[in-house]
Amino acid sequence: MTISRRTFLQSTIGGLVLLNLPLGVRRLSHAEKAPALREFHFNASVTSANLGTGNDFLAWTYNGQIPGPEIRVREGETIRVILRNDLPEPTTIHWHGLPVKNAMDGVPGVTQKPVMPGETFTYEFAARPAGSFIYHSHVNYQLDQGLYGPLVIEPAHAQNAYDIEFTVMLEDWVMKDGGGTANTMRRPAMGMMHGTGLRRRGIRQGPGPLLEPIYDGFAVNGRAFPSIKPLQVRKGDKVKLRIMNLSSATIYDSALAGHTMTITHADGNAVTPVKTDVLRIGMGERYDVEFRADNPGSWFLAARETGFGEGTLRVPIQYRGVRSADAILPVFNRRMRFASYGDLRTREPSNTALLGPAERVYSQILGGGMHSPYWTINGYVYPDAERLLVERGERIRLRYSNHSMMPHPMHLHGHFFNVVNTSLPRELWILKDTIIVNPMESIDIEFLADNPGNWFHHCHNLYHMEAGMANVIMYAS
Ligand SMILES: [Cu+2]
Repeated sequence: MTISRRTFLQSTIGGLVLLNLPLGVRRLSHAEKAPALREFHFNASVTSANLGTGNDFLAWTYNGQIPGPEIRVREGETIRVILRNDLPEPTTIHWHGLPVKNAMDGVPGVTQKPVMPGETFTYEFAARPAGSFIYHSHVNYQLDQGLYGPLVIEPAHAQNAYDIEFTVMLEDWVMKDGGGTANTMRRPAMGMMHGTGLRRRGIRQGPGPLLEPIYDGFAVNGRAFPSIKPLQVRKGDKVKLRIMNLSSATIYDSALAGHTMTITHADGNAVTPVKTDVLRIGMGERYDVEFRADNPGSWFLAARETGFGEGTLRVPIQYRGVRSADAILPVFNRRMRFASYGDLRTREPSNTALLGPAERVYSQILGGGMHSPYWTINGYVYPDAERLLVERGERIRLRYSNHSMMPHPMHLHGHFFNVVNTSLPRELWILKDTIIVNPMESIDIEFLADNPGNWFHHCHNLYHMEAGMANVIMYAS
């Protein structure tokens, strides 16, 4: 999954010299015409797969591959995906981060009927805005079984001058005993409710939600080290990495040996460039980072579960012309620079940020774990959850407080939100669609209710979401 901008420019518009032309000239190469329709066929099925190491296991895939095919289009084009379901279960696809029309959002029971085995469903939506996005099934535990992939929207007009880019998807897998969720345990729902503060009226009968599996395969783009192909760079290249966390239940700290990463985009949205040694990335988050290839050799981009170990997930970065040698791992230590949300500011002060303070505030207390198999928002277990009413045009604040001992990457469908940062003027607040709320931490977000419909809002730890940590934003008008 690599695109060389050099090759792209040479083959389409005649060479790098164009980069130096004034804006008006570039516009000529995009003459006014109807937006191009880009059609993709996705066949969801159960497929034998492996990560290049270890045993084969049964994965659930789009077109037989993990991850699914990369969708790469230009801003303003129309994306059409014709999904055929050859799985033994219903399925859907969610276009994570993209503010699509509600009916295209892919949440069963909220925005559409699930696509039954043997059926097809056509998704169609505008590719807007430019940025790094992802797609995945929103049914049951299918995301953890392999139904996900990258979605990249390139700017309509060339912006960032970088020489080469790579899409880097971070994935957690269970390879033992059939893979996916096959070896996880169901937690009993009965007899564990006492004293957990649950406000649910009835006690759910039958099996409880699944426990998080113990992952034994950490992969990048479907390949585990040592079978992953090195990312090849040339000395002097400006390299862009689109780092996307498609894991179901793993938050990573990632670091790059021998180089300094500069964060340029968070969840697809441009930020004022910030240098960092460690990039923390939660499930559903995407960061674009750049680095200058000015230190020839073999190096690792490595990621480890927050707080643990040496980097279970490794991608070699190899300079062309350098004799292959053992790549060098980054050494995680306390002195490393660590860019947090508070260090980021938007590079494109957005209209939504200029609209003044929130008109409606919803407190969202994140709870669960410990003595309960359920994870909750304000004590409720989805689908018996609160409905958060909003009016079109209102600015809404969600005030998260995490009262549990686990971090929760909270994701809002259909809207970008501003991350409230009281030390910055509001026009500099970053735009995101997923944010990690750490244990015992409080953090506020604000969004403009500008995309009518019923929108899912949930923790992007798949096992927390399936155990209740979700609710629905509903437009009253
Ligand atoms: Cu969670």
